[in-house]
Amino acid sequence: MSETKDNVAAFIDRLLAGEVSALARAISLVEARNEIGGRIHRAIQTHSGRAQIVGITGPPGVGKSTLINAYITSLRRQNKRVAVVAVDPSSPLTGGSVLGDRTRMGRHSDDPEVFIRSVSARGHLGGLSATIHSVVDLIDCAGWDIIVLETVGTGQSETEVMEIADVNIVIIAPGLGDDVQAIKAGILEIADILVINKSDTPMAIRTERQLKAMLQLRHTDAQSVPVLQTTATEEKGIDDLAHAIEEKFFSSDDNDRKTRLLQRVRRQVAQEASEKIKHLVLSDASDTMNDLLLAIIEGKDNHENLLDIIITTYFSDSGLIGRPT
Ligand SMILES: Nc1nc2c(ncn2[C@@H]2O[C@H](COP(=O)(O)OP(=O)(O)OP(=O)(O)O)[C@@H](O)[C@H]2O)c(=O)[nH]1
Ligand SMILES: [Mg+2]
Repeated sequence: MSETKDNVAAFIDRLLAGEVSALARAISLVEARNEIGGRIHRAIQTHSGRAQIVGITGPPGVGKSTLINAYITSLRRQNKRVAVVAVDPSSPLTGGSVLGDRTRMGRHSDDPEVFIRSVSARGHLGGLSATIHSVVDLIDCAGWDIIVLETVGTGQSETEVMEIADVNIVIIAPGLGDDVQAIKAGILEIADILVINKSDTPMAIRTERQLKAMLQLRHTDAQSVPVLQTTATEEKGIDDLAHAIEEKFFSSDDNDRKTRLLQRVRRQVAQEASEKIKHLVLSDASDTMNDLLLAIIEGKDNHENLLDIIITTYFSDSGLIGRPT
């Protein structure tokens, strides 16, 4: 795309009209942190906030892609336009599981109302979640109803990606022990719905019982997190899951477009703020910073105080936002 204002404006029009090739190109620009990509993203932001974002996470091989494939089928029956963004943890050089995902979701590859895209988990200036936030906004403004985010949920950046979703589903397979260890601590807390996939294999019932017991320990209101069983390969339990997801949307205040958008932008800004502070701290080699860090090592100060000093030093002059009390 040439950089003239008219060209960019025409491109944005095509994007907002839902043209898939424009969407794919816009995502590539945003992924590459291209300056035009940033401009496009800023221009379309007022048009996003309509799509419902569903996070699906679980350890490798638990059946996420197979289940999403079946979920797409269920949503297409309701005539919903569905997009899937798979965060691919593997190396960008090998291409990783992208090919496998294409095959598993291949049934929908000819459907123009289904958009599937993999984003590598590696190499994102400004953080993976910042990229995914932008990608989600682009797909949203191009008119998709449901955006599914697939992650393996093993790294910190993927936990942050989960925070983008309005509703989070954590999938595990029967034989709880290993899976729960594979899931990063804290992920179960993020779950709005728990799914035991491969319920055609032994131990599914036992795993359900164990999970429910765990939930009871963690939540005051365990009833609020449904535990469902699915057999993704046979499309069993998928309609129930789709229904449970819809219930979550209806029962939450976030159902309102503006509230949801507000939440999403708040999370986006919070993540960008943490990235920014991280960058400032890592790149600050001044004597002042070194002295502050030394004070921690020597036990004269603590992290929390240092953080207060950092925030005051770096940000207090702007006077934009009231200081936390
Ligand atoms: N028996 C059984 N096998 C399943 C079920 N769902 C998925 N599988 C199989 O499990 C394997 C992994 O499925 P995927 O859908 O690729 O799992 P995934 O979680 O997306 O894997 P990654 O993307 O590599 O993390 C495949 O061989 C599927 O056919 C199920 O309900 N029952
Ligand atoms: Mg997969």
